[in-house]
Amino acid sequence: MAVRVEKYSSMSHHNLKSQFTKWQKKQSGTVLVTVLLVVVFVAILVVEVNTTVTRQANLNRNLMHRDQAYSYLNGMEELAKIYLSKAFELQKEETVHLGQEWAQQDITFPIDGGVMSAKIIDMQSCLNLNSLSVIDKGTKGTKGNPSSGGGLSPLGADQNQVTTSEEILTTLLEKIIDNSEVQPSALAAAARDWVDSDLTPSGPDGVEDLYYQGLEIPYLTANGPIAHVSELRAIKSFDKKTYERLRHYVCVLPDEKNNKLNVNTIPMEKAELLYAALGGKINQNEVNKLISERPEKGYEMQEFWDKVGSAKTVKKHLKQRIDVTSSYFLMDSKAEIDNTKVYMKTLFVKEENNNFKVVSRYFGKE
Ligand SMILES: [Ca+2]
Repeated sequence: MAVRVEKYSSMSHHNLKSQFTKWQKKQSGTVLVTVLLVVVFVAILVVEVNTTVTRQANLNRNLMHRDQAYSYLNGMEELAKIYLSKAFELQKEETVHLGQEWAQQDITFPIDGGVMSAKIIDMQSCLNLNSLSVIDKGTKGTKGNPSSGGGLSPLGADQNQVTTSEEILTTLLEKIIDNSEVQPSALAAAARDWVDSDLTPSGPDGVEDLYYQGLEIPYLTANGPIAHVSELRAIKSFDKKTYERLRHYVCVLPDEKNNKLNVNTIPMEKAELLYAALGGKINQNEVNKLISERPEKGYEMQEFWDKVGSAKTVKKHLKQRIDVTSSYFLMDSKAEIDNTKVYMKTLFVKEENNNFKVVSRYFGKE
């Protein structure tokens, strides 16, 4: 009995042992999987931490470069002020022309880890959109608004009188936009209504709040000065194509009364603007000649009109818009450090004592 028991117990012991070994093997398998999982988790964690640290370091570096670039551009602004003052001080001239020192293209400076460049543009070589609202005496004519019987609007302002800038913009659009579905005069009227302070549509093509409020996403007109040329895109019928074609000919100045165009700084690429400013009566080739044959030191006013020719009658209200001098200048600058690029546009106004004051500052490429 004892032997049997012993045999049984020895067999049972053998079984237990083999079961234990199997269990042990299973256990070590689980441990291995666990260890591998931990290793994988740790590896992921390390990669994640590494990515975060790298990203943070890049971010910090970019922020540092951006701040550095801003500082450089602010310095450039100061330099431009001196540069502009000196340019006019030395010339001792009233005329502003492209032969002067300020008009150099792309002034470049090497900076720590990068490069900085700037160019100065005369802001009276473009049509000030904010002047669209100004009604001058003796403008082209009326539009005939059926709603107000062609007379004065209820607000008292003559909404049916085409403003001089509106007239120039219309002629310009006629010249530069091909096969537009919208009449250039309607585009100009919509733009004028956007900036003028009243809510009475100017003529049958005028567009005020009522139209914009009826849109799927309603909004209101600015009814005041435009801050950036891109605001044109919010105005009725100014689609991307029209905007892209027009934007280089126009600009925005804080003073709507500053509406003169300098014949000495309008570049050949914008010759159509001079054509429009002269009322569209002078052949484009002749207008181009006025630009290409510009004297080295620019035209004097009388000299310009002599060149235009006495037979070519330009209406008085348009003539008043033509000038040979300027007060607004824009510094278009860029600082590039490593991969960080900062763009800045600074608008300067020329003051009486030949000092230049910063009027506005804008960060952005366009
Ligand atoms: Ca308005």
